[in-house]
Amino acid sequence: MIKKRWWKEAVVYQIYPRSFYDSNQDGIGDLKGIIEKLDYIEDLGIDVIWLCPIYKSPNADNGYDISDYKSVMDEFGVLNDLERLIEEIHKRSMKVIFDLVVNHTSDEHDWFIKSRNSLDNEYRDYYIWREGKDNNKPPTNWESFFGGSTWTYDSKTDQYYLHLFAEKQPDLNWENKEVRFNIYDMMRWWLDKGIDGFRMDVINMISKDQGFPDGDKTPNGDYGDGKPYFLNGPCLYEYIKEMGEEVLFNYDIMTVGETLDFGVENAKKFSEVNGKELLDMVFHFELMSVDCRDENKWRKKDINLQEIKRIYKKWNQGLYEKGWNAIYLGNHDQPRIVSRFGNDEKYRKKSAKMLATMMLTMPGTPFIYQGEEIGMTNVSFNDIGKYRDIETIDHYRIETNKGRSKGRVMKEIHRVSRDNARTPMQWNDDLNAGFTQSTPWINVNSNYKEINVEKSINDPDSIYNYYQNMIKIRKNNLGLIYGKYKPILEEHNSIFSYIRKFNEDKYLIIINFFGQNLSIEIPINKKLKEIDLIISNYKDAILNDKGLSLRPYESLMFKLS
Ligand code: TEU
Ligand code: CA
Repeated sequence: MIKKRWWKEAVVYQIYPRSFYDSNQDGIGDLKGIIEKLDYIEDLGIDVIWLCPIYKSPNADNGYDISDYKSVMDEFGVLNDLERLIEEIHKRSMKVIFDLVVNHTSDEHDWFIKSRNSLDNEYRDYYIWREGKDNNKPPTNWESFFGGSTWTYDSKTDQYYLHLFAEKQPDLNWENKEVRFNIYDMMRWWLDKGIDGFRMDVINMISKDQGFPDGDKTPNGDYGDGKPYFLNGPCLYEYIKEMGEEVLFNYDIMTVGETLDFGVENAKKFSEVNGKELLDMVFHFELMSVDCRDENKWRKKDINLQEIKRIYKKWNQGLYEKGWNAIYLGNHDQPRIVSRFGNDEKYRKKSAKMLATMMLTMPGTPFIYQGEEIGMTNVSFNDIGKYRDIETIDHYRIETNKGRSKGRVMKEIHRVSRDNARTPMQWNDDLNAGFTQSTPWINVNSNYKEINVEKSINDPDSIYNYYQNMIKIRKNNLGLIYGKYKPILEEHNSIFSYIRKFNEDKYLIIINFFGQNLSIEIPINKKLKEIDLIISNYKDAILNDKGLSLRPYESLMFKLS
């Protein structure tokens, strides 16, 4: 039996505050801006808002480098605005979860400022300091996620500190009990302010193999892969369980772990301990690498639907009754979903609706990233100077330094830069898409006159209206939430089809994932003409006795019983 829980029935909307809405005309989205737009989010049918980091930060990585966990980023407002935001969200019967970024802090966090000061101060052990190797080489050959070594030398104490991400994001030392309990205290502090849970940033990186071995050379050449030594490390379960006992078990909250290379078995193991909820669900990255080679996001590969089907089948069946899925196709780190998995030109509307159908009929809690609901697309700035993302800028510098052509590197950036998802929300066709009256911190996508909220709301055939409708349908049909997942037509290379079954209710979903016209037979006992078509992204369905004809990106959902 599946346990019913509020967070299983919820649809989540992810907000990237910097790019959502600017209320005070300084070019940067802020908390008051979010408050002004809450009715919009509520109207869409959203239950939970995930707020990307809003804490004090020098913004080396747009808030994922926190310098004070208990205060608000200057540009976003003050603590009082945040408290009001929480209140306004709750007033609308929605909930809010915060980003919990505790694998690392900013190098401007008080703890790190003190830690780096001397070898023997009381904060030294809050971070991971090691002697260099051989002739002043870093302690390990690990490559950071943003390129370069994971170690930076600090001359003050003649040691290196570890940072899996940017130099300005030193990793906390979770071996240190005081660090862990400081974090639990901070989590309780926010929960007591009424927030409803956490999205836990790179949470399966917090425990490192204390041997700090070198990794195998990466295809990239210069560095080694440290992942085997910092992903799912030796004490991870112990720490998360401790976090459960100290914090999570005492609140009725929702938790979602961001976990690279975690696997279904870990997702099950970490979901509960003795019936108490730990990590309710996780973001795995498997769908995020179906279009890249060698696990390298910059190298393109064509999408193979079979691979996508295998991933969903594995997770949907693997976690059935034993865990729960988080469903997402994009977020602030990924390209826009319609540009990546759909077609952002001729079939933008059709393919965006097709993807919405898929996301909202899958088992698991769906996460919609801001702008997805109006079909926002990738952006192609012509000049690297227009990009803001640290990963993108580092990639450009490293690759062009190697002598690669600027044009080729820019092409990679246009395809997968994180800034694709970070351009301002397109509200209307006014200056800067109505996001701000002044210069935005990052340029708006030039297609905002065509793609914007105002236009979408007024167009009954819009992607926005489709999302709204689809969310309603999901809520009114518990089978789409709790139903068992059964794939059909598994061998088909371009049709994605499955049945969701819950008690007496049975739904059939048929998705043409690509842009060709097709005819198919559907292996069910009933005639399609005799069953109810609940929703489709075309006005009608072309049915015959055995099956149907599908147009580009056509997606349909029938109720079988
Ligand atoms: O992302 C973790 C992560 O693995 C990403 O760095 C990912 O590899 C990359 O973005 C793909 O291009 C989280 C946050 O979501 C991200 O925004 C942060 O930069 C990162 O952690 C560090 O906190
Ligand atoms: Ca502002």
